[in-house]
Amino acid sequence: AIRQAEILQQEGADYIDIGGESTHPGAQPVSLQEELDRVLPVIEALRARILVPISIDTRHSAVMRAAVAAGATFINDVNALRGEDALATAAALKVPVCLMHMQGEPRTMQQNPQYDDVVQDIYTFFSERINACCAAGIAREQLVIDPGFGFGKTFQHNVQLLAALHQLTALQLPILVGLSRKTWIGMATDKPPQQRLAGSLAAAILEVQQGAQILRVHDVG
Ligand code: 8Y4
Repeated sequence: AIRQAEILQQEGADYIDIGGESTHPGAQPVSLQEELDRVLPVIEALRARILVPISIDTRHSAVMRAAVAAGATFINDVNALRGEDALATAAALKVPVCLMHMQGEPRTMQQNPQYDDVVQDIYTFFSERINACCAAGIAREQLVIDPGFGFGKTFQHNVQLLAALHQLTALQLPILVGLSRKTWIGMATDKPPQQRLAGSLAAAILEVQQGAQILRVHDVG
């Protein structure tokens, strides 16, 4: 993990996202202690070795606290601070937070995702989460939003979202997107993960043209 972070920094990454819990649909759950044991040594080692800021990818308030104490300066929460104590923790830590949209929970989210209108539903979700954050004492200036490609979305939902991302700019917050090598890019291009760079780039260009400002990617260079 440390070597990979050094490579990403050299390639020009502006942030390195460190996570200890897989959100893949079939993934084995890990305990809080296991998640901490996976991320803390990496963050501690990186703080001394790299200059790029570190983002902590977690849904758990205890991991947010420990990671920020160890040197992380950004929270990436695929659960948009809906976890126990997460709002209060982010407010107390005063670091920027990425609120990602996910329908359902990782284990079952791909079973039967349903929306009236995927983009409108995500817009409404963010309106509600932004209000909850502000009510909890998190400054609006601290927030980034992310529609969560692949999280509780069918291939069609992902494509609809890809084409209409610009609608989320009305929320007037920076938009982050994670598209890199995802399953639905593989479905569109009929390619295995290692051969999805072209599809990932094509999708990223569409999103940047529609107002996305931050890209979460594997192929930083
Ligand atoms: C290969 C390996 C291909 C892993 C795909 C993947 C996002 C995210 C993830 C995202 C934000 C992933 C933690 C899924 N995706 N956080 N996290 N936005 N904010 N799968 O889209 O990268 S994990």
